[in-house]
Amino acid sequence: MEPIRIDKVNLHIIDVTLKAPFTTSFGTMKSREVCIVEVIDQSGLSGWGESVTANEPDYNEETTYTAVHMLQKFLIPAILKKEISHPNEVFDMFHFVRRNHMAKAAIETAIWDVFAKKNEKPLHEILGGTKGKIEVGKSIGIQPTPAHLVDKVEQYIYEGFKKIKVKIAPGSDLPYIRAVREKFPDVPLMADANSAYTLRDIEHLKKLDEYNLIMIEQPLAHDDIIDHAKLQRNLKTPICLDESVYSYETAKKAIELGSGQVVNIKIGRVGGLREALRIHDLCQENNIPVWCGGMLETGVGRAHNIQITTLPNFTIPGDTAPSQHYWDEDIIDPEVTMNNGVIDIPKGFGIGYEVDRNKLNKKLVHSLSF
Ligand code: OSB
Ligand code: MG
Repeated sequence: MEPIRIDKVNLHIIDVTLKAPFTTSFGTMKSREVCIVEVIDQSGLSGWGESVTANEPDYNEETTYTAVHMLQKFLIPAILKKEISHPNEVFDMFHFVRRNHMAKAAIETAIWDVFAKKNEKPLHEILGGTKGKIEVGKSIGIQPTPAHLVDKVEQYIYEGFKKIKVKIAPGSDLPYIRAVREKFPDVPLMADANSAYTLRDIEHLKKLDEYNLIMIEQPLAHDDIIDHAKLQRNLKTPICLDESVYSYETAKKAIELGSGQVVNIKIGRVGGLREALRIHDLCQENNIPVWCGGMLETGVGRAHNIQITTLPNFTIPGDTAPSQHYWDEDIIDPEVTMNNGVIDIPKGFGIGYEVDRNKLNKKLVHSLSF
């Protein structure tokens, strides 16, 4: 395959407003400032990546402006004008920077895109994807009342979503899950706590076992794998790890400890596609199913999520809902659409969707070029 050299990088910092606020146990998000990374190779082709950070450091320690800082000060200089024979190399080129995984992934994913385009292949082919279609689930933020939640779930089941994920927190958990289960006894249902509980809540969390959830995501601390193992020994419901699996090494240790039975893979959280692929393979070898989480991405991040979900161990529907569920207008063309809970994988080169520069520029806050 043809090597690439990144001759130019543009950071497009945009401000996008969600159609509806999204509430989790750590806060409510109404809009996101997003850093869209454009890398331009030796032949003038553009590759695109998204920093999946938010404005607040509440999911993990990063924000969009910490990512911009890390990109301009360290990450862009580390790859600019260097020959890259395969995007697998980029993660190691960033080895001298600790963590800052979302900043790393923003540019690493852009390099995968331009590499695939240069080699005239869809990104999923380069990644080793095997599926032509993927199934999609819907992640629902905390609602004012259980009745509001039941209405939403009804709507999303009607639209065809293959999995329903409900955000929970202390005070907004059992009555919500119970209400959904009573009305929809068979829907594939899960809960995501975003680190809102501790081991002191073990008896309370055990009550969730009644509701036949396919999993409970990240009930305990964002950086914990030990307490999760203790909790899993006391729960029938499988635990899925999100926040605390931020690398291949943490995935390996979590599997060894029995901290969970499912892994949510987010490309940004783990530092890019290469690390995400390694975690995918590790989980597959250990019979741990994975699914692709979301960070309320614009079309650019969403396109990468769709591409990686074509890998064989992504056996559970992901949080990659269509563009229209998040934005009045996305920045890609075509927007991501879904047919009865299924997204057809685009056949175009790279991420398979074009960035619409007019739409991008309408949302632009500022841009930087290197
Ligand atoms: O924990 O999966 C999460 C959104 C923001 C931060 C964390 C999470 C989420 C979601 C939304 O669940 C998934 C999506 O629709 O993008
Ligand atoms: Mg989560």
